[in-house]
Amino acid sequence: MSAGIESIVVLTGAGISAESGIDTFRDAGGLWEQHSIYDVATPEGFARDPDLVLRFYDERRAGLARVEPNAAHIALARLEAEFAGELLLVTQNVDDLHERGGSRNVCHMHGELKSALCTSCGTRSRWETTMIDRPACPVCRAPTLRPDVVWFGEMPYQMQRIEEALARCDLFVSVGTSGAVYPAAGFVAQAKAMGAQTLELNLEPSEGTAIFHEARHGPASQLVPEWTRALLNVS
Ligand code: BV8
Repeated sequence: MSAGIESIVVLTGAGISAESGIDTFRDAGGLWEQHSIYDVATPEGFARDPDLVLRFYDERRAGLARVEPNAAHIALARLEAEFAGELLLVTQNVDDLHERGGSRNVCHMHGELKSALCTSCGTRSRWETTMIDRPACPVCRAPTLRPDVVWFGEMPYQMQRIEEALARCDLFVSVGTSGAVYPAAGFVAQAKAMGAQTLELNLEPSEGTAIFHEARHGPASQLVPEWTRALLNVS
């Protein structure tokens, strides 16, 4: 799987952060069991009940202080540091565990808990605290900040950069995602159509598992370090 690999795209989902203690979305007891997607992760839900949505994200942002990156995040940071070719790490996650695990170039296609978007002036600001209290935008001072995350029906970020990397890569690896949400769930088919090898590392078969050339099932904290060690030792 490793010989001649010069360009890699890695896509991560909530499953890579599960062993750090962050709830996934669709596993038993996950985030979407506690809330309806439509109430907390759509623009319509935000318009209908902004306090519910701001509290949902305030709680998740505060929760970051109680968790640590795990061996999978750390292994991907080592891959970034030591792999001689191109690597694009795309995450669907809005947590900061890839960065805290040492990754320096993370593409947050669904935004970040620690970023605020002002709906008046469009400024994005790093944000560590709460929004329920309607704090002022650091630039225009309007009390109109929202979580800088991509809700259902909104366009994911950096799609052109991602599409270009998928067209170029020799290897596409998906870690800890159910393959339930598009356009991320379509990346494996796009990479494969352009000739990439495709590998799924997930606790259980995802919705798209049959598309992958190879699928390994187990916890990310074991599968990801095993994969990166093999890739780095060989290439
Ligand atoms: C858009 C951010 C277009 C906020 C999220 C085509 C077909 C069908 C539907 C659509 C389509 N195109 C668009 C849609 C609509 C929609 C969609 O896909 N709906 C689904 C429900 C069918 N998509 C969108 O709306 C997207 N926007 O396409 O815009 C557009 C075009 C023009 C103009 C405007 C717009 C935007 C989608 C982004 C939504 N935001 N999150 C937040 O985080 O609160 S989605 C949310 O769910 C996550 O961010 C994540 O991306 C997504 C998927 O979750 P996963 O990460 O996969 O987590 P999940 O719990 O599902 O699975 C965890 C996995 O880990 C499991 O497989 C489990 O087995 C595994 N696991 C567990 N423990 C471990 C483990 N693996 C390893 N180790 C472990 N220890």
